[in-house]
Amino acid sequence: MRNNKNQKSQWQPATMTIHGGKQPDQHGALVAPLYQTATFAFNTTAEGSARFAGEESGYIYSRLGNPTTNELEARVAQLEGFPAGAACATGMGAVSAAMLAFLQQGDHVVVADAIYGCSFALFSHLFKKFGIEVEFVDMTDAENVRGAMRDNTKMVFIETPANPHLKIIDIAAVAAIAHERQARVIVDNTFMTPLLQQPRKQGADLVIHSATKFLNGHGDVVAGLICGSAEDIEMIKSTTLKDMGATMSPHDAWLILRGLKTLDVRMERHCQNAVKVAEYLVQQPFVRDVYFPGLPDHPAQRLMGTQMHGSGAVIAFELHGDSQDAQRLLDYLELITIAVSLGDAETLIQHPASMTHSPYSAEARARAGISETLIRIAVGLEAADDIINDLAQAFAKTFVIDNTKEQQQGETVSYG
Ligand code: 4LM
Repeated sequence: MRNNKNQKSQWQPATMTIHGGKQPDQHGALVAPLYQTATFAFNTTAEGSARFAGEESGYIYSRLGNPTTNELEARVAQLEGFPAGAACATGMGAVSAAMLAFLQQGDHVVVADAIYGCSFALFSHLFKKFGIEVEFVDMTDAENVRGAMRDNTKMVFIETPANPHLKIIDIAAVAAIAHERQARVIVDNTFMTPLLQQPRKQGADLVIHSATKFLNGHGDVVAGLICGSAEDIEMIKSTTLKDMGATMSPHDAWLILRGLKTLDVRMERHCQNAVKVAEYLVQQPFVRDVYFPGLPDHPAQRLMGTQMHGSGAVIAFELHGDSQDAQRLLDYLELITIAVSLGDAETLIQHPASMTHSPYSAEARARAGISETLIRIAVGLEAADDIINDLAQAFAKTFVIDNTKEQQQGETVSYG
């Protein structure tokens, strides 16, 4: 058997996604075996007891650990530059397990104001119910975080680029402020992946992912991951994951291991396609604003090359018109699928105000700038021209056929 290859930290990310953290197999299997088992047999009662007591290493039960999920944890943690990882049933399972392991009644958390809708619901409803206070602030100005910090602030939660309209937060600036008060900084890195952003380098203590998205990349799994120090991950695994139980199934871990191998090539194509789609969208007369980190005037450019190493593939755009125009535009699409989620081979489009961000109250949505005419497109891996042509025909049907709209707009519109 050849040596374990997971020590080559000098490998580039493209190589790491294929070989990093790979465990040697007794039969020499090229691909990580799938240990599709709920439980593990003990040779003797003494062996079982010793494993439960932590006196002997070895597997016990798949909620507590499984070789396939452990391999995925090691591989994603390596990509993120952390010593350890924990696999979770969903991205929301990762957010809640990572935070609740370190929080208790009376604690205070500072959270970015625009985040995924269910994270918002978790913080604004469920946390409140358990006596954890949450303050939402616009972290695009790190000084707002300083203003929100209190003696009982235990965690600062960041999403950057943020869902849905790609607001950018300077992780290093926020982390410096949080660490002055010994608060843990947790970054949701779902939109970037570790190939485009490694928040640990900017001071994050924990990084979480909805692995449902780019990490898996094939739209057939819901899953989450947490990366952190060995102590923090042990704390999460032995409390919120073990006892609340939102752990990942070995089969899902196996599918994500398969997806990871192509992460680098997929991200390259995702980013290239997204740039083309964003460049098309900025030319459209009925598009008022395009939010995309790859555009030259996007605030992300200030952090390109330091915090971020690519644009990602999620674009949000604001239409002239009203929510019905937004709805009609989506309904006219033929290739692009109306669906929530992102990071799949298929280009997906959705209406945040009525879909992913419907858990926000109307006032909270308005405060976070999530309007009725905002549309989010998660650019997939199809030929960019086909994606653009589909948008073009849908724009034409939505706006040109409706002469009244055209007159209101007062311009001649050409869709190319
Ligand atoms: C969506 N997002 O936006 P699970 N963190 C971020 C996310 O975007 C999501 C989660 C966590 C969408 C799902 C419907 C930044 C999810 C939660 O769905 O629990 O794996 O991830 O379309």
